[in-house]
Amino acid sequence: MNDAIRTPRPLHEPTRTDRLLAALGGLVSAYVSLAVADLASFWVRPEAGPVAAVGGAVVDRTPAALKEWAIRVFGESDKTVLQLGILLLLAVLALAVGLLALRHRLLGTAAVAAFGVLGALAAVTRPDSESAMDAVPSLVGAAAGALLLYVLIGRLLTPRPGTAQADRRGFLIVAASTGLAVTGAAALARSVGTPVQENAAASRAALRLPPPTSPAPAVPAGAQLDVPGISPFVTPNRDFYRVDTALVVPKVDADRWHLRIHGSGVREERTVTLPELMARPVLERDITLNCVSNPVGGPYAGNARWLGVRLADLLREAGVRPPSEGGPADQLVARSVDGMTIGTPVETVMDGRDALLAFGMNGEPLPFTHGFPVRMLVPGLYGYVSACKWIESIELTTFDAYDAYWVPRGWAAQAPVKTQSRIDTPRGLGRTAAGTVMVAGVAWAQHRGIRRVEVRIDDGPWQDARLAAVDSSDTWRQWVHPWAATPGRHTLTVRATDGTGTTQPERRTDTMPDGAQGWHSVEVTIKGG
Ligand SMILES: Nc1nc2c(c(=O)[nH]1)N[C@H]1C(S)=C(S)[C@@H](COP(=O)(O)O)O[C@H]1N2
Ligand SMILES: [Mo]
Repeated sequence: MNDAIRTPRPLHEPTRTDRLLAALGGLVSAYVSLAVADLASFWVRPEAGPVAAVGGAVVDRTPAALKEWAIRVFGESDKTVLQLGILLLLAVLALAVGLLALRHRLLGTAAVAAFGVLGALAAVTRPDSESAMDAVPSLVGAAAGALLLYVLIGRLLTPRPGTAQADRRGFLIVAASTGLAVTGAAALARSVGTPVQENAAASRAALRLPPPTSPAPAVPAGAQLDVPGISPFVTPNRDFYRVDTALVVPKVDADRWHLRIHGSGVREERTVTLPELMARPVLERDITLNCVSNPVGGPYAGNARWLGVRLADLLREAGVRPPSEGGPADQLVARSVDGMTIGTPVETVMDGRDALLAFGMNGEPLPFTHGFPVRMLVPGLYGYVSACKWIESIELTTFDAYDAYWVPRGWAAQAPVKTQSRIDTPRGLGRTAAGTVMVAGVAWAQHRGIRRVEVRIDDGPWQDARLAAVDSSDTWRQWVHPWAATPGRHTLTVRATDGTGTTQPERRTDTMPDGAQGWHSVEVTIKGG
């Protein structure tokens, strides 16, 4: 029956314990809201869950400087930190809503519903949202939470039969049983997996990569130096850096995937499926990819053996010509299933380099985190202007007409990679024994290649490092410099010269707006003496 009508107000002023329980009730209701929303999002779309939706909305609205700071401080955990932050804020709000509900039962309940509406709004306004169904998880979750809060507060407003004390026992029983039931259901659903994710995982497991029609030559033996602590020439997939805005990794069903090519200069709009793509001449290429957010000496670079098709050929068949041949479009905008947009110069894609639509990475289908089933790659350009993961369409347009995702956020519209060199070993601030120390690392200037790497000890002269064999001008190059280390504290500095003869400038610049520059150096202490 309706407790609110039977007992319009508490028979007594709420005690401290009642207030504590009310706050707890707010917390449990918020938890149940989120768990139920999570469950519902399994069937709708994992990306439509309230935390992912609100988190995505926050990511898109975060000022570039703050995002840079977050990447610098939290590295690849930045997404986890954001989600924990949202949960923490929700927890505080939930405690307050619980207390509010004790004063005004309906108002508190309405507050829970209002959060649900906010979550629903965030979900349907995400760039990847295609249907109003995305509102469902937040709304269903909020309804469950609101109902629970209403019932729980009811217990606190109802005296235990024969006493003037709130029905705390009833409160605890309802709170605990609901919390447990929902937790169990969510765990069960997770162990089963969502229908969408199941299909995607099955399609990836069933995918057979075609043999390359143009295989990459074997990596020359001398490309991998035998120095402990150096970055391996080929980065294993599990160690490959990951940078993207996706709070929920998109799980695309390869059997339903297709790529749409359209826009200015396209003779006839085209749609290609994965089997069609894999039936084309297949290229295997070693390409180093790096992120514009990589600071000098930073970790956001990796090198892999990719399998894919030549993007330029596909574009030509569709009628596209580069600007140098009078084509009307100078920008290619790749769009991903999660609404990311990445703008690449058409001229660069069609200038003869191995710009790929890739489906294989180091001998396996792309991992989900790296863009399964298909991503773009353009040797020589930073990832944010070339390497669209989970790609679903390509539009030919102009830089004047369209700003891709990162451009209004302060990053340059065009960004060829800058030459970088990194000391992998010895590690900065490390303590090393005296004697011969192998100073070693990698240097990259994709598509220009690395011609020279020099090392400087303290303020001494620049000395040529020994370079590993060249694999391709699109890959990084290892280098090593044996150093007769003397006891004490030393500063080691590296600089590289690219294939055009240009040496890295000394002056450090920020990653914003088009990539960091400057020499990498590390401080080491040599023991003894
Ligand atoms: N869909 C999508 N593609 C994306 C991104 C993204 O956020 N979403 N990030 C880009 C950036 S900034 C980089 S550096 C590369 C990183 O690719 P990786 O995660 O496979 O290393 O992907 C690019 N492609
Ligand atoms: Mo990036």
